[in-house]
Amino acid sequence: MYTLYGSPSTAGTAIHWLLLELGVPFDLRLLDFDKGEHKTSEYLALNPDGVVPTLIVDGAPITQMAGIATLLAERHPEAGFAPPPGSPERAEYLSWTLWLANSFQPNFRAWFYPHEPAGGEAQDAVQAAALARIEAGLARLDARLADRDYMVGDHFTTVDLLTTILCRWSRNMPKPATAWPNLKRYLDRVRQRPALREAHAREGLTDWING
Ligand SMILES: N[C@@H](CCC(=O)N[C@@H](CS)C(=O)NCC(=O)O)C(=O)O
Repeated sequence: MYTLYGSPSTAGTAIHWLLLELGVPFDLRLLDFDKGEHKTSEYLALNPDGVVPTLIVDGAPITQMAGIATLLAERHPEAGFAPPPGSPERAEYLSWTLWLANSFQPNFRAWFYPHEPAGGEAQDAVQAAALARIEAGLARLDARLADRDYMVGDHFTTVDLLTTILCRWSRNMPKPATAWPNLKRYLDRVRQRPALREAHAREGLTDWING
């Protein structure tokens, strides 16, 4: 039994979706950001950054969306969500996972929390720079998907899960992921996955899922 600490419409949604994809039992604790439930001393003991997601695995807290997704894929290999070590797709799988987590995702953090890198000043400049990097990243994903249905190999992996969630975060930006034709085609297909739709429903999310 896993315990997931998340919050609606966040990085926690990715892990919520993945647990539903895997069909494993889990306890979901949705934290209320407005009440500061992610900054209590109890929660900071689990996740010192005070962010979601945190997944309790065998009694120990595991943090970082991409790390948790990769771990779950490896703990449940029957789902086929990660190419196994030594397989031809493994290198691309690791490379894309790390690119999404290290190079792409931080731009969203800068867009949504511009005071972190900018302090009291220059928040508009930080957001403008973040937006340019997000759009460059979306263009790269769009090019990757020009002649393929999945980011890695020929079936759904946690790279698709991370790609989809990060694309979702662009939905209210000037040029959202769905404005790119290959990404639109890809997202329209992924958004039909029952587990993603179920995660949306359970978190009370109604936008974006239907296009
Ligand atoms: N690098 C972390 C980032 C997680 C993150 O930024 N989560 C956001 C929601 S998407 C959060 O918890 N924000 C609340 C806050 O920073 O106060 C991860 O991938 O897990």
